[in-house]
Amino acid sequence: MTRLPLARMAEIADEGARTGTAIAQFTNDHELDVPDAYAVQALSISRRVARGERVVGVKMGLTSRAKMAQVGVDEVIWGRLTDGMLLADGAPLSLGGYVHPRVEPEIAFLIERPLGGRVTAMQAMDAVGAVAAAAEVIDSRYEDFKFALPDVIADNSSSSGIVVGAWCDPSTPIDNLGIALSVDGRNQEVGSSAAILGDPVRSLVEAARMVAEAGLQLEPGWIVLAGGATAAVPLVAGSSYRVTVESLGRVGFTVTE
Ligand code: 0L1
Ligand code: MG
Repeated sequence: MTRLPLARMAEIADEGARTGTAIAQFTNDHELDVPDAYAVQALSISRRVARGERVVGVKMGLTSRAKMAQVGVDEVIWGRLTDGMLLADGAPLSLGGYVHPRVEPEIAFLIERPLGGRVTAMQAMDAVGAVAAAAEVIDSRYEDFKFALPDVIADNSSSSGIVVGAWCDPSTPIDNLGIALSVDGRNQEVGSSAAILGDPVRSLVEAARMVAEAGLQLEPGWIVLAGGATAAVPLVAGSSYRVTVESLGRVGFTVTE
């Protein structure tokens, strides 16, 4: 095992994401623990910001049993979202620029008041201005989709694309909503928002706690993705993907090539 400067790891992770090129798993050859992995993530996002992107929120990852089992990691993680990741609802999505993209159904929160630190579910919801159905396109940049916990954190928790549906009243109950992810009109994954830590609001509580550990808070106007409610599905050229969340509506896209 060798030590690689964190800034060099950030450059490698950022270049993999920017060019859609697979990278080697850091932990195969280099020492990397979880705190350093979050430092790599922050440095890698700084590179995006230096190129003109803006941080628009955070995503929570591995917040359901299905997701943890799918990737063999059993800890909740988070990543940063930038405006460069925002995709319009219904817009075509090109596979160029991705390594091995997948999509998963999510619930999104729109933050209205600053939120950070240890908060209750009620305090967390008081900071929310709206909720929405969302689809997250995740794209681990690691070869063969293989990674350990520090690797995936350094790779910004596989953040790649976000499609958010129409914003709904934050008083809409979201603790146990039926969720479906369909491909070309056929349901491929079905589940409940309860799969997200028992209630997506718990994911928002975790987001407030975890970003505070990094010296941040959830800012007004930010989007928080609560985490996949089902396993993620690989994107295939020519197929259409749609997320339907009971009470919140639908969101989707078609993969062009
Ligand atoms: O749940 C998540 O959004 C985290 C994704 C990280 C692992 C993966 O790439 O599947
Ligand atoms: Mg996700």
